[in-house]
Amino acid sequence: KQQKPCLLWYTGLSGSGKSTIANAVDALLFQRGCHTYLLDGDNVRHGLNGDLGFSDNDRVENIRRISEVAKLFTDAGLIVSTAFISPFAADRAMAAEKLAAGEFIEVYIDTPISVCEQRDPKGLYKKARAGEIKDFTGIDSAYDVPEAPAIHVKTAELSVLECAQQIVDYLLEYGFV
Ligand code: GGZ
Repeated sequence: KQQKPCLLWYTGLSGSGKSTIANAVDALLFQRGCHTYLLDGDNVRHGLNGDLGFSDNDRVENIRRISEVAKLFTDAGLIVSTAFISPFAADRAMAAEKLAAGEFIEVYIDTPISVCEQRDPKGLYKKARAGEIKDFTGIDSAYDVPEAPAIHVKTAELSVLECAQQIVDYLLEYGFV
């Protein structure tokens, strides 16, 4: 199966749907016979980055290591996805610079914080509002909204499958799959 390697760099708030949509995209790509790999909190924050927390410095280092690993997987020919908040525009830009031109695809999972907070699947917003978690993105830690994402996904208006299809359509349009 012909595919061009690339890195789908998902960014968005906690609870915005990054991992859910990235998993749905990978399922669609698998159906097409593509080789993919998804890096997310489950397989990175507990292992490779188990020493890092959520201070600004730790987030910068989190994203730096993730971008290096993502580059390795991309070099191996995979369609790679990273699903992390990646709140700082400067770090996303640094990740983009590590990839060959055109390989880095910024995917903004745009979900209003009010919606994320309503979903609150892990009760983290509630804890952050109560002051039990400090430095929580969108509450007392910054999130730089992407200025020109390659793909802008508005989750409040679409189903998970529609969001995933929007991303696959982009990959088709640009000849990655
Ligand atoms: C933001 C936090 C925090 C703080 C724990 N701020 O919804 P989740 O649970 O599953 O996703 C969030 C995840 C964020 O980790 P990332 O590696 O994506 O962040 S970053 O890119 O900024 O380095 C949330 C949980 O970890 N979590 N504390 N203070 N999210």
